[in-house]
Amino acid sequence: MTDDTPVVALGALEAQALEAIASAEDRDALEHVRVDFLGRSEGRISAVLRGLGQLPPEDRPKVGQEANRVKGVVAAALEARSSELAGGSEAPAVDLTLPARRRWKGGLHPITQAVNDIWHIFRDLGFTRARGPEADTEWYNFEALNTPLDHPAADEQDTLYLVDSVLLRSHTSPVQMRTMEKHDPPIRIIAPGWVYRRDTYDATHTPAFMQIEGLVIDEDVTFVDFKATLGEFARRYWGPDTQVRFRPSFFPFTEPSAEVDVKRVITRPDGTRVETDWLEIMGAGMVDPNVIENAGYDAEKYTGWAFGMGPARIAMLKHGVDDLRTFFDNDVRFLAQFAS
Ligand code: 2NM
Repeated sequence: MTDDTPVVALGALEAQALEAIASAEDRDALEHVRVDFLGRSEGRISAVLRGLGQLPPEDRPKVGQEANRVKGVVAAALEARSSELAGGSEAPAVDLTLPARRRWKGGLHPITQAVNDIWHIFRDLGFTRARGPEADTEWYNFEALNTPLDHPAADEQDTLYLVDSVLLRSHTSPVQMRTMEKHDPPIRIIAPGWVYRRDTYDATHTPAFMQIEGLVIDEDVTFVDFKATLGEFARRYWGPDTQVRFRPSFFPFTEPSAEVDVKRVITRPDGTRVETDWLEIMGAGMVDPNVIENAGYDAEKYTGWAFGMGPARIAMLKHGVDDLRTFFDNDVRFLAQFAS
């Protein structure tokens, strides 16, 4: 072989490559060197290996061996320089100043949060939690609650009947009835749960919704206890400056009955305080003596009060949501805003 054999040319390529690698100042420059010498299609060392077939057969083993040796040396030098650059004064490959990604850990649905917050306030006021069946009878859902079956609420237009006189409860009041049957006064219970009505799904109605009802029965329970306890609840939920008013209303199971409204005081970011409009939060009243008798109690001895509210409505007011359906679309991007 003579001096211009590929073996000599390979020696020169090796020297050039090592020189270029040593003077590469950053990883981009180093990558250019790699492509220039070892790149699959354009690389100069790769070209020698690819051209082996054109050489006289007797030269092929030697040139092939040498080309592979140079390729190995250059690859090792690239590797070494690359680690050198990564560990040197250049920006590290991992940017340690990036904020860590928060791990997704889920959260409670905004309606579940409202149920919990409301229940916890009443628990602190001495109430216990009660539950009962979602499918119940006309007696427990209507008649025992002083609601005759020819009352509009009992109509098939509004109530989801299953078979005969069995239906999906339209409120959680049957839970209070069943609790009163099983236990003697004093009664102080909160009954949260799903209830069902034949409603069209729209911005303010769903055919299945959460309700929370409360019931107090004891001797000497008066309208004062009723107003004071619900006022205390409102101030604990919406803040100490919350005003409460009771408007006359009608429910078959209470007499007198009331709608309860709150007016909140909101402190703006600039410190100014503004009052909201009156917001309706629940229906309530003094339990009708007929209901107390139907529970098996002596209505001359015991009196009480009760309320019913919709935690979905409470959650809408709290978060400024104007379409109930967004709570049920289960778009996690929407619900995650309320995760706490
Ligand atoms: C409401 C409004 C007013 C209520 C009454 C009873 C029971 F069982 F004691 F009779 N439970 N809940 C009641 C009273 C519910 O919801 C708007």
